[in-house]
Amino acid sequence: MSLKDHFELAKKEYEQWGINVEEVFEKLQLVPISVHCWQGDDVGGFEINKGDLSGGIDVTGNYPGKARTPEELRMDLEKALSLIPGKHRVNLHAIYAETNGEVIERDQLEPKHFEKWVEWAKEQGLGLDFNPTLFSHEKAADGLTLTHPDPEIRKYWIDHCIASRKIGEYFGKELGSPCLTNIWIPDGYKDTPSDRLTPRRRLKESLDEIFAVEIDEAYNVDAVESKLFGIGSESFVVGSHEFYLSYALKNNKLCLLDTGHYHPTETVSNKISAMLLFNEKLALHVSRPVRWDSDHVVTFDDELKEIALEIVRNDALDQVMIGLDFFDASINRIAAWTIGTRNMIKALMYAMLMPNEHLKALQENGDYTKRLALLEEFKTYPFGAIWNYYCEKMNVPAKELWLQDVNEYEEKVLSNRK
Ligand code: RNT
Ligand code: ZN
Repeated sequence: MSLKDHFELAKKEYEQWGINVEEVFEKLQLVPISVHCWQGDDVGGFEINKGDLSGGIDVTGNYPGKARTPEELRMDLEKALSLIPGKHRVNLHAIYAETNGEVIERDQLEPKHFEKWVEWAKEQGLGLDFNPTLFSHEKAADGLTLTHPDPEIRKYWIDHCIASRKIGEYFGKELGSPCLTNIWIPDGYKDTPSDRLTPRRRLKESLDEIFAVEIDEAYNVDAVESKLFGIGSESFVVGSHEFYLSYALKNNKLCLLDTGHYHPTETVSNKISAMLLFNEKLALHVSRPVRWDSDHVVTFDDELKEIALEIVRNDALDQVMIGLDFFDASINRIAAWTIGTRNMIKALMYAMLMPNEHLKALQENGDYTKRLALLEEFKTYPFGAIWNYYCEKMNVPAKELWLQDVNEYEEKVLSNRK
């Protein structure tokens, strides 16, 4: 039996519940996932005076073949994207600037340093998103940036963020799709602070200065990302969830939730509906924390499905900007991208194939027995057959066949990178 035959049988089962599978395909194709470039080179970037990775995040593993140049990184991204169904976006960091061998300070970065990325994005039909890089730098060596007590250091990072928003604006203009520019800072303290308010006040003031520069939201949309702790900021992080949730709400910015940045039993899936009632939009960094904010490759687990369900059943695909954030150097990096991104898309499809309206009605009517029964039964509906055929239709390898492409690429390309 062909994939299509399996699909036809599976489709009938979903149709019995009034689910239009063809419509799901149409809808799913249009959902862009922002694929983070930094999985391809272990958050290294291409600065001439490149420093070690800092900011309390870490990449472990030494799998051979990481991208060493922008050309290699783009080529690797192309390979991964060719194995992922749909048209997506690529998320860049300021350290991926191309400065022609010149040292350019981050506060001096300009759109021209990203021309090649834009040219490439145009060729590939991709949107671009952006992030200022407030780590891996001598001015961030003590773990403080926008909240630094030294006004000169603060100014440097404020100017970097302003420069980054202008780069975002350039992406949006050139590519005809607004760029999401996300600010994440590592600032915090290893040990118990004696004053939490002063650094938070400074962060608020720094952000106010950054956003005082008006940029048309048709080109650039700003987001702020919170965190709970990092390596070296175990006791206190200035930009906490409550801080940014309040800041975003009051200043009309997007609050970005990274799934690894909460307490171990706290879930992002449970926050989405609450935030949608008060925010027009929100953004995600879908990641996978294993015991801590470890940034493992996203798997098709319960929380991923629950996040997708919250987006789909609340009809919020246009309101939730989905981005990925993981970095694993212990496995083939193209495979990491492919697995994580396909899983995100798979979860959205899984959510779209649920009888969501019916399940909502059951809850409203107090029929919790049937709600539980159906939620459980749908877990073993022939979802795989629908997914496989979707891949085939979208001209990407179905099932585990993509692995062959990755293996070939590893042999031909990655293994030559010494
Ligand atoms: C760090 C944040 C941040 C980074 C990237 C590289 O904890 O999640 O988003 O992972 O900017
Ligand atoms: Zn993140």
